[in-house]
This record gives sequence, structure tokens and C-alpha cells, in this order.
Amino acid sequence: MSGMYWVLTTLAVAKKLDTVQRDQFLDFIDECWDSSSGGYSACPGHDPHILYTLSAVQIAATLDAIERLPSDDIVRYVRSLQNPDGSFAGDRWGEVDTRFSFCAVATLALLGRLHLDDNDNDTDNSIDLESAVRFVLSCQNFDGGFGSRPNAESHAGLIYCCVGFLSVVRRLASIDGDTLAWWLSERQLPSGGLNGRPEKLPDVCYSWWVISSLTMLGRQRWIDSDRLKAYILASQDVETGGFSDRPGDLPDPFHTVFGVAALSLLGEPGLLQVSPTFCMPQQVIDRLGVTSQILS
Ligand code: GRG
Ligand code: ZN
Repeated sequence: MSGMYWVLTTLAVAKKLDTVQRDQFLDFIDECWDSSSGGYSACPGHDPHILYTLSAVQIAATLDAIERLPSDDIVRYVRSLQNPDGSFAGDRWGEVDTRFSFCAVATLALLGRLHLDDNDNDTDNSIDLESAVRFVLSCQNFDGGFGSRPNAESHAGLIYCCVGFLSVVRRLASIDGDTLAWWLSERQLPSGGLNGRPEKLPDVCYSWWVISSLTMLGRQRWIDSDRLKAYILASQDVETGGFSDRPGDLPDPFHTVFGVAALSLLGEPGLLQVSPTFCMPQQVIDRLGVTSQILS
């Protein structure tokens, strides 16, 4: 399911959505729906999971088919995964991670079912938002970064999830943006590429996890974008057009979408503008009337 989201998003951002067979994507989503839980699985016959539920909603939204989704059941599924401390499990087996907090609020926001206003009717409030925010904030470390759980190592992928969560729920003012942006800007290596944590190799996907976070924090200029752009472009395979994790490696759909989405955020011409919060075309987010907080 997430592979379908990566491919579809790449094509949308590259302005090639007209080349996809829309019904094949939508039929696949339907086949992955689990009516008893309300969630979606990675492929037919597998267990539902909150990540694939978000991917299914992102696919439907990009194909302008969100009204076809069983929204009440999806909301029921997301709600069923929240724990008393505000965290979210990924599925009924209970793994807890800040990735799943992001998946929960992003799914609800895209469905128009996230209620941020205190005046909204409480009975319609699908999750306990205050405890969800408290849990994510408790995962910020002394170095400014965020990990998968309280006291877990800061990692750029989890920082995207936590900053993205705070962007969706409009609480970015609650964190120390300067220390966090310092940690993120330290990810740039002499090659121009970015790693996900100290002492690790650069990897094109971190171009997205880091640049999207810096963009939401209003501090994109804290890294050298020309050198990052050059690193991403050097990771494109000239034969297939796909992007790999680093120059010379084999391309794959995961690094292709995050390379292309990062290039869009860096202002590369010829690409659609991408939402740094949702990693989807901004025009899709606007069409749905969904807003997220981006600091200037
Ligand atoms: C809608 C864009 C979007 C995302 C959905 C699933 C998710 C939310 C985000 C994933 C964030 C992410 C990449 C987390 C990283 C998890 C992690 C601890 C990876 C460490 O992997 P290693 O050790 O990589 O193989 P490094 O580069 O640290 O060596
Ligand atoms: Zn990677």
C-alpha cells in the first residue's frame, strides 16, 4: 500500500498523474480494507495497520476519491489504537511509536475529522488530542530532536513525524525550534547529502525527512540547499530515472518519492509544490480544505 502511495505521489509531483490507471489504485485500496476493524492493510489478506490506513487515504485523496472511503469506520479504527497516555499503537499487536501518532492525526485531518477547536462537539471528537500532544512533546530530547518514544535516540525520520504531528495539530509553538533546527542542520555532510543521525552515512530519503521538518519550522535556509540539490540529482539513475539512497546505488520507489519531494521543497522547476506536512501535492491538500501550521 505504501509503495502505491510512493509511486502515485512521485507521478503526481512530476505532473504525470494522467499516466496512471486510477481504477486499479482504487480497487486495490478496496481489496485491502478490513471491515471488522475499519483499517487498511499493506496488501490483501494481511493485518490492518495505521501506516497503510494513512497511505490508503493519501492515495484516495490524490485521486480525488476521498468521498468513496468508509470514513466513519476509518475514524473508529484510528480511535481504537489510542492508548491512555495519548500514544498510538500501529495495530492491534500494540507497538508504540511516534510514527503512529503522526499517522493518526494525518489520517483524521485528510478525512476532515480532526477537531482542533474546543468549541467542536466533544462527542464527535475522534481522539483525545491533548494527551496525544503531551505524548509527542514528551519525546523531545535534550538535543532538540525527537525519538520514537520518550528517551529514545533523536532520529530525523521520527523528527519529521513529531514536527508533522505538531504541524497538523497547529502546536509548533510548543517546541524549541532553534535547538531542533540546529540538530537538523548538523545532518548535512561534506558531500552535501544529509544523514538521519550523527555518525551515519548520507541518504537521499533524509533530504525529505530533514528539509520538510526545517520547512515546517520556517528554517529551511539553515542548510545549504544548492549542495543538497546536487547530491539528490547525483543519486538519480540515468537509465531508469529513479533515485537511490546515494550516488551509484540501485534506485527504488521509496528513495524516488522522497528525492523528488525534497527537490520540490527546494524549489526545483517543473515539479508540483509539495506539502511539507503531508508529503502530497499541496493542491490536493488545498482542494480538501485541510490546513496545517507552517512557521514563517
Ligand atoms: C506520509 C511521508 C509519510 C510518512 C508516514 C512511517 C512514517 C510516517 C515515517 C517514517 C519515518 C522514518 C524514516 C523513521 C525512521 C525509523 C528509523 C529509526 C530508522 C533507522 O534505520 P537505520 O538504522 O537508518 O537503518 P540510519 O540511516 O539511521 O542508519
Ligand atoms: Zn533511505
